[in-house]
Amino acid sequence: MAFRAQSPLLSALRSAQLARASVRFASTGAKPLTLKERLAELIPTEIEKVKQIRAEHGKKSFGPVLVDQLYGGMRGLPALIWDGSVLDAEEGIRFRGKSIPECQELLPKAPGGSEPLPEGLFWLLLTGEIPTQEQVKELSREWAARAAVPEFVEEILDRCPPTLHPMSQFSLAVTALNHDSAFAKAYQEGISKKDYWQSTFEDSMDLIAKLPNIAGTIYRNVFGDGKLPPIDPEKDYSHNLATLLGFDNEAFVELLRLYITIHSDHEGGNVSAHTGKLVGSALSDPFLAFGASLNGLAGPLHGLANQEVLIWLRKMQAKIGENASDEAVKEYVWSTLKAGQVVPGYGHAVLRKTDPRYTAQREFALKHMGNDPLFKLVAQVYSVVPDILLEAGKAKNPWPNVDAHSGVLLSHYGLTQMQFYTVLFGVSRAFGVAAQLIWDRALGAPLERPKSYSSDAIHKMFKQ
Ligand code: FAM
Repeated sequence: MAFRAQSPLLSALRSAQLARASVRFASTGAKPLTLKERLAELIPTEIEKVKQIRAEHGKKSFGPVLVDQLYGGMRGLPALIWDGSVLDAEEGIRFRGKSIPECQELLPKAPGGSEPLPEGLFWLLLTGEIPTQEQVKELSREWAARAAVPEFVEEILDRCPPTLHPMSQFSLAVTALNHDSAFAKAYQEGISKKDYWQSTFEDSMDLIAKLPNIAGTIYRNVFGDGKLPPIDPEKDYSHNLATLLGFDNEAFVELLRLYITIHSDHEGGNVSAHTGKLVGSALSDPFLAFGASLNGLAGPLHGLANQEVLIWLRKMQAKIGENASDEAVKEYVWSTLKAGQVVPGYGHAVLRKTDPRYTAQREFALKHMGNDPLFKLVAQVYSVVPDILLEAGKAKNPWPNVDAHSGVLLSHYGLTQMQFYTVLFGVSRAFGVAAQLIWDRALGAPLERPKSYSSDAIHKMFKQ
């Protein structure tokens, strides 16, 4: 066979494959590698790969930029690198190349459980690899050990009026965690750029670990008696989150495992992910960066839509009653559109098909709550809304997104306080934002600074 010289990019990709394959050997010893140890192995190869990509393809073009894209929220504009997940308009999200059903099949599960553990998903987002059961167990323990929240952050939350939206409280608490940031401290002490990722990793692990206590405190302060049970270091992340919220139903814990997994990441251009990356690019630590993500997630066109869906469904039920006819539902949907409002939970900036995150939740509902009246209403809405949006002729995507379904599942198990729903979306989104922040620091991603133009400048530029 003739010898063919490999391009530098191919050999870098090959070394990346070899580095990934080495996990098996590295893990066969007495103690499996921790996530940080595994990352330390992967980073040098990835740095090399990016160098090669830039050397070989750095001057290649993605095509023209249209003036419409500047005015149109930058839809479709290729502008970011995001490694954890990629969103296809037709097929939906893939986490490191794996679809939601593949993640459900391949990622480690709790004993007796059938939904993936978010611990495994975080490992996958960071390394591209499926961890062992033991590695996932260790991650659960590590997060439990890091879960305590500083007293002054608890006090901040205790002082919030219960009328302050849970997302504003969430953002306040996450931002305040910056007080103990390992990255901010190391930066002040003058660490070298090549070591940025290590303290970013520590902060990211702390961030994810502390979110259940923060979410639990907000939930119990606003809707309960304010008292929080302790975390159990032998239980997984979702189990502890459920306990902190006051739920002990195993099906609810399974729901949280699925919920966190599917809400974790949706490539880089959505408001929460992009905000986290943008703020992180100024070398703001993960707490400051993710606090900013949460403020974006709190908008009704983004994560707040899950609250809006349930409010909308309840209003519909109040108006047309339970077990209403398709005709009555259609009329209600048209009245929403005619009032100049959006149908929450429908449409998407990228997707052009039913969101597979919607489908995964629908399958969960069919398995666990097929007779729930609100689930039946969600299914009925799904059967009428797309045709109406098509007929109305504005929305580019008439199909449901993730938010059309999540609230109904939570409310089935008794988590009926809709204002809290986006907090759970936020807990999940930390996984994707943190994974990218770590890689951005490891790969030396620069400050983001795109070019802006005034309308006058554009007018002059294209004047005949
Ligand atoms: N109901 C009514 N009108 C809609 C619509 C909906 N569900 N979705 C889009 N449109 C309208 C949109 O408001 C726009 O109208 P104007 O021309 O008057 O401005 C027109 O259709 C074209 O919009 P598009 O290009 O199809 O959508 P965008 O990419 O601009 O916006 C969404 C995408 C998600 C903001 C939009 O579909 C929407 O507002 N949906 C309802 C809110 C929602 O469910 N958000 C959650 C999205 C979710 F995936 C997430 O981030 N968690």
